[in-house]
Amino acid sequence: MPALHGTRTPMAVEQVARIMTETLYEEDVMDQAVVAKEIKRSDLLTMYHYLRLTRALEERITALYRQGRIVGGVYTSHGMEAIAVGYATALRPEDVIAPFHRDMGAFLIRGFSPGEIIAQYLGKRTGPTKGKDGNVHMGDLKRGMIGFVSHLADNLPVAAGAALAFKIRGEPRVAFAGTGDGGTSRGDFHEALNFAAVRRLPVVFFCTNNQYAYSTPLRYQMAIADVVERAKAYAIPGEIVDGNDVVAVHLACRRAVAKARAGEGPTFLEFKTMRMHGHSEHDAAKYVPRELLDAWKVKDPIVRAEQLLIQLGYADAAYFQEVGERVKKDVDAGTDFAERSPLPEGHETLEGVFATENEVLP
Ligand SMILES: Cc1ncc(C[n+]2csc(CCOP(=O)(O)OP(=O)(O)O)c2C)c(N)n1
Repeated sequence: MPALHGTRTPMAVEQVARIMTETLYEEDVMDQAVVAKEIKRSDLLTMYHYLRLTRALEERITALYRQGRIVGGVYTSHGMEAIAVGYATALRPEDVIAPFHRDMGAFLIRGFSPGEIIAQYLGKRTGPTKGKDGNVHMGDLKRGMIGFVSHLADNLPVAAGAALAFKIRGEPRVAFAGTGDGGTSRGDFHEALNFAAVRRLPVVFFCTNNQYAYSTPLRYQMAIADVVERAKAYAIPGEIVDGNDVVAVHLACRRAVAKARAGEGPTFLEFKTMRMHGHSEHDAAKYVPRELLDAWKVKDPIVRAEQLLIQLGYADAAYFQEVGERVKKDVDAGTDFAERSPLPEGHETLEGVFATENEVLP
């Protein structure tokens, strides 16, 4: 009997091997000496903390979703946490981020507390949108986070606009924006890259290439093997980066940001990773071959960060456990705060909807 649409069919070993070669790249094991020289121990431990906090927070949000407590959908960065953590730690506070929907770590690094974020998901007044929107559709210009809206790739031209403002004002600031592999098929993506390249703007674009755009695999998204090829059309230098390695992400971002700040124009970074959950928590993702998920599971960014920290002699199992307990406490406290927070009143619906002069990018 033919397989029903949406059911998982077993894959032949050769088929998995082909997908892995197509979607992965030569494993680039980071030289420990290079890491130790380039990144301070305290910075590596900070990155590890945020990897764990992101995972714990999103797991809590997923649990709340399953209890029917969340307003709207839940799109997580599970297994992709290294990207937002790696890039947000490579920026200065005055730089701006126009995030995409799997960048929870960037919000945390920019000072959004777990309580505020859970309140956003519960539609409470204490969330960044004060209960007007749900999930990751949030931002705060004072913290350099441009509000994320649903429309894919719309954040890229906005980041290019911010970078143009920095250039005109003569400010040494950088804008950072990305989208998924699917998002790079949108016209806005191409317009943003072209404009930024022509004007040599201080902006870094990235793509979280997690192999799927909802149920569309990369091979049905584009006829090229690597998303980075798209940047070449605009004469933007690009780099393919192991998106599950927080150190590789961080160092690639540091290089790109330094170039942008020095007036050398935009860079495009393709972070190769895998979407380990469904598109959203309502999606069982039966269209993703189990073998592909299994192959990526061993590349989990938290496990890899732990291996590196052990190899460098910076941390041990007891430390990892301690961090786990600390982030759980933060997430528990955040959940309590969000649950105790009030829902907005009806009359608040129209407040803060339109931008005022107080809400322009500082
Ligand atoms: C312009 C636009 N089209 C469609 C959607 C609905 N949508 C939201 S996320 C998504 C998949 C995005 O895939 P990708 O860019 O690869 O990112 P991923 O979710 O895989 O991380 C779609 C189709 C949208 N938000 N905006």
